[in-house]
Amino acid sequence: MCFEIISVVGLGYIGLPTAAMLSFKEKTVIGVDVNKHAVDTINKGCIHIVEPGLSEVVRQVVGKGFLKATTVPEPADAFLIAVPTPFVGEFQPDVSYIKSACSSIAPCLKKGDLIILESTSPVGTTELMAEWLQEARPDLKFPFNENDIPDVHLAYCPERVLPGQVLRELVENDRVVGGVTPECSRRAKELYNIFVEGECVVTNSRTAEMAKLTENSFRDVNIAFANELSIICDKENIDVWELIALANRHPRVNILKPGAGVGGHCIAVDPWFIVAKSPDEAKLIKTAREVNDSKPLWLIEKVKVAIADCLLENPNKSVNDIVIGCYGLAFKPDIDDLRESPAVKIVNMLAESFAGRIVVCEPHINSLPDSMNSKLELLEITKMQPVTEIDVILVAHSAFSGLFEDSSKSIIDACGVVKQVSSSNNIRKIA
Ligand code: SAJ
Repeated sequence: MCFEIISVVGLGYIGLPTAAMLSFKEKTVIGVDVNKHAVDTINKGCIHIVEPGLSEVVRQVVGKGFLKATTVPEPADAFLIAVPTPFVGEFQPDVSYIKSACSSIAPCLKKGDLIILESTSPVGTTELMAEWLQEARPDLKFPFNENDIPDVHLAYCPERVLPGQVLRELVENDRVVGGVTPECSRRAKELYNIFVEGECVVTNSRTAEMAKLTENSFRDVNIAFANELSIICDKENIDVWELIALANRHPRVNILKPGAGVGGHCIAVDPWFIVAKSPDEAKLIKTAREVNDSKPLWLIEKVKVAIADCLLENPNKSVNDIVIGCYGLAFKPDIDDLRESPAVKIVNMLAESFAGRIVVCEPHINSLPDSMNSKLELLEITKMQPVTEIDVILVAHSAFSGLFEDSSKSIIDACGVVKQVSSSNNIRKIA
């Protein structure tokens, strides 16, 4: 059976591009979101998030009538759920948005429908969904194990697209398709085949849930290794970038890049979903999270040392005379997304503890968010160097490349922008 009407519940960074790709293939797509502003924006053919190429696709598909958004779910042949799964309290996963999505679509369900969960979720969430849905719709049969023959099919199929290249990766990446029964997998695969050119590899729902958490934990652990190396190298007076480049010449070594910490809403969150369920077993995964989360604090200490050195070298100066320049606020290079950014955390903490002036350069934004400390000043890239005493490079934006090569200032380079290497890794005095 082909899917004539597809509903995408949650129109955020994953749901909206997915809805756009399905409707680009001329499927009728009903996007559902509790955010009325998002719904109104999409219905005007515009977008409320930033993703290259997306606004053009949404303009087209809304214009042609293939995509419409609403706050209240409507009947469809397939429901794709892409709502947030944050953590609460002591890193416990919060699946309440998934539960709400199930409650909201339950009245619309009919025999033959397919439901796919895409949200990153703790292992067992798809089985929980079956319970919630069964309770809400006792007249329909939902699948609980692989031998069931349900009225409504259910699968877990995680997204794995990289922000900034979502449209391309949605089409090209392989997908993990975890149906509760083999028939659920077959139907889910049929849906993804509408727009996915990568391979759709079938497994069960629990393995698919764990696969998503594993992918992001793998990256987190590997970034933690790089961050730990950067701290060790700083102590040992070794340039970590040279070291990694040398080690990576080994045919079986591929070390990632150290940085200001791990940001975004996936890699810094998802490993906790494993730790929460297996606290005694997930030792390495937990330690990696702690290493990455502590990197901003370590960098702040480095800035404090640079301030103290600056005062020692210039006895006539007071702290108030020192101007710190912070380069980059986004959670990773060459994007404008500031959410869960270690750079934002560092700059805000510096603003709280340092009495002098702090100027900030983030070439991808026009103003600082209200949530940032009000003493911070956003400057254009060309206005930074003439006023700063200490430069702190937090994000390796392409725009910063070559900017510091002739500098004789104290530079704390968290992300390897400065290529000339002097004695120390993270505080580089380029004379
Ligand atoms: N980072 C480093 N060093 C590196 C690589 C990244 O410090 O060598 C930092 C970045 O600066 C950033 C953070 O890690 O602060 C995360 O960036 P990222 O590019 O690794 O990942 P995200 O969060 O943009 O997207 C990840 C991707 N997962 C993997 O690569 C395993 C993406 O494929 C997932 O779909 C996405 O999470 C998600 O939605 O889960």
